[in-house]
Order: sequence, then C-alpha cells, then structure tokens
Amino acid sequence: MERSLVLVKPDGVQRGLVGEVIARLEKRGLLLVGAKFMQVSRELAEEHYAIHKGKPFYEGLIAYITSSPVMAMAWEGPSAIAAIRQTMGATRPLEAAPGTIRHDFALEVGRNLTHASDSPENGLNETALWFKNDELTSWKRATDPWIFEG
Ligand code: IDP
Ligand code: MG
Repeated sequence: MERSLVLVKPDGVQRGLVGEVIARLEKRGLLLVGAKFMQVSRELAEEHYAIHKGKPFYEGLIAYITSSPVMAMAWEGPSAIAAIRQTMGATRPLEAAPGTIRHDFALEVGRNLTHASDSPENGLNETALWFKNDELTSWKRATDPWIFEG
C-alpha cells in the first residue's frame, strides 16, 4: 500500500470541484484516510514547495496555494502514487489525457486544480507535513477485498 497527499488547490475549491475530485478517487477504489479543509500558511506553502524554490513560477505558486482555502487529503491504495497522478493528469492541462481531472476541468499549468505526491517516499513525507498522526485514520473498508486483490 502507498499513501499520497492530495490537495484540491484554491481554484478547485473556488470552482466547486472538491466533490468531483473526491468522487473520482473514491470511485477508482482509493481509500481516504485523512481530510481537512484549511487555509495554507506561507510557511507551510514554502515547505511543501521547497523543491521549486528559485524557479521562475515559484512566487506565483506560493501566492496561488495561499490565495484561498484548500482541501487537503491523504489517500491510500496499491500503487496509489501512480494511480492518483494518472487520475489527475499531466501537470500541464493541455498535455493531460482526456478523462483526467486536469484535462476535463483546467486549461493552464498555474491553475491546474490539484496536487498529488510524486513518489511513495514523498507521499509519506508530505502527508506527515500536512497531517498530525492523530488526524490520519487507519481503517478497513468493507469493500476492500473487492478492490484490493492482495
Ligand atoms: P505536479 O503538481 O504535477 O507534481 P510540479 O512540476 O511538481 O507538478 O509543479 C508543482 C506545481 O507548480 C504545478 O502543479 C503547477 O501548479 C505549478 N507549476 C509548475 N510548472 C509551472 C509553470 O511553468 N508555470 C506556472 N506554474 C507552474
Ligand atoms: Mg509535484
């Protein structure tokens, strides 16, 4: 099982797409283990996007992610990292495959609606950055054996 941080970023919240994102991940079979609706501080934004510091879009990215509340979630599943990034689509919406969230609802890279972790290691690190231990729930879903083969 892998774990990913998922954010519905401020544009997704403002546009009423929180439910759409959750519905797609739920229907895919991924398991929700944590969620909170929150305003992102500059400090958290800088830590989360530290890898992008110095890039031309960095200041705009920090302004974007702190501009309005986000829906922060932790999702689990087998190969959750690849599955969730596939459901989100490519970073640039015009390169995202039809049927993905970024294809279906976005046009510009700086307003691409969602964040998802890009490796199992970052999935654990990012969920630890955004959630306290007691904000994550370990649970068995009744349908797990019908979705998870192992
Ligand atoms: P990802 O969100 O698909 O993992 P990253 O390359 O990690 O993509 O970039 C993080 C976020 O930074 C993107 O989702 C997007 O919002 C923003 N971003 C990336 N590249 C650009 C750019 O060239 N211009 C504006 N924003 C960008
Ligand atoms: Mg990324």
